[in-house]
Amino acid sequence: MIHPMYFKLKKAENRLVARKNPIDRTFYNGVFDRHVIPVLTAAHVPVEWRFDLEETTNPHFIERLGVNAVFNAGAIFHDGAYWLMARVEGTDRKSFFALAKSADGASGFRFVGAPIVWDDLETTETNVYDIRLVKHEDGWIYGIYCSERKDPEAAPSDTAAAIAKAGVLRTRDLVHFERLPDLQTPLPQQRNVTLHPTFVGGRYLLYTRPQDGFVDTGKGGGIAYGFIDDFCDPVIKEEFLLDAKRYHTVYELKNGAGPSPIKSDRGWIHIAHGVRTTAAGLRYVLYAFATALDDPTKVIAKPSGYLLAPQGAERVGDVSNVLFSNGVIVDDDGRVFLYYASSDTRLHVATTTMTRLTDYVFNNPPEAFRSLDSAKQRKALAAANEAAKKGAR
Ligand code: M1P
Repeated sequence: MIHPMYFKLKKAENRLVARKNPIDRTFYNGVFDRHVIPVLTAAHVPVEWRFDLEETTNPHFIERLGVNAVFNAGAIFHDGAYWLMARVEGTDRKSFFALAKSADGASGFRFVGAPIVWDDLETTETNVYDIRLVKHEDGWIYGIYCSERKDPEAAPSDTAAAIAKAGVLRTRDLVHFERLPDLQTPLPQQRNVTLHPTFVGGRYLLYTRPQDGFVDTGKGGGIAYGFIDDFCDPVIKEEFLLDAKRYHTVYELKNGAGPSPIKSDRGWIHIAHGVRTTAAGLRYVLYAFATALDDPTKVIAKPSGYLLAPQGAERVGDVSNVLFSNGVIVDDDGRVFLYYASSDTRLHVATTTMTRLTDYVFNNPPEAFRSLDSAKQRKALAAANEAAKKGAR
């Protein structure tokens, strides 16, 4: 017999999934529209993935496998639907990947299938998270994620030291996933790796984030790139800096690639995260830059400051003051759906068009790097506006 509580909880889950997700009219920056409700939360995880429904074995209808949070999702437009491959974190702190699907990209995301598993190739892998999905021109959909394990060199008393590497999955149908070997890179730690969607000089181009510590990037200078020939033997011999971290910017402490770059008519647009230290801890924001269409290893435009930062309720969560994105979809109509998580707790969507996003990336002023120069930028803008107002009279 199915426990009667199941029907109550399932009804609540269905109500949650059915909610409309209008644009939040209290926010305006001319680029992205934020939407009112998160697209995925812990409460979206199906009752069937959390409870034993059978009344005889679960008479008190106790949640057997709880969920702590749903955040940092990869995204892809596939078979006419908007798909998210979300990081679902159990109450046991382990994350796993699960697919959720929507017909319009902003609302109605429902988890489908089952939690994703694969043949265990890397048996020391302890935790998995932050997958980037990309449809490569070679015909495969790749999922590149952070694969974390205990540091084998750690002192016995140090139970927290970890090594992060880039794990790789590939699929053609979002149903069968093949695990490929971990990416090998010169520095021991690697997070926030993503793949360029096309071959560059006949090779696979990967954006990396070299780091010599698990949290601190140390001598890893920022977002980098490197090439591999074969995903079955993925070795990056040399990494080159693409977008450096820099003093007194929103990416002063570290930065990391977000989703794979998206193609505009003027360049490849990248949405990345930048991290700075504050007295209250780290602050993660999203920023953008573009690389050249004919050479995606060359940055050609970069507006100053951040594009989106945590606001209101987004500021609070398991790791507060964080916006993070590893998923974006551009649909056939040129609409852009940016999936971003707030404070490592829930997932939201912000929408725009390629036209607006391209205007932002190529026409907003670049970093001035010094207060006085920044004030001069603003003074020139204000003066031009005064002249424009006079001209309009
Ligand atoms: O807690 C904030 C983010 O921290 C990490 O990102 P980074 O490697 O750039 O510091 C990741 O663990 C990410 O999942 C998390 O959201």
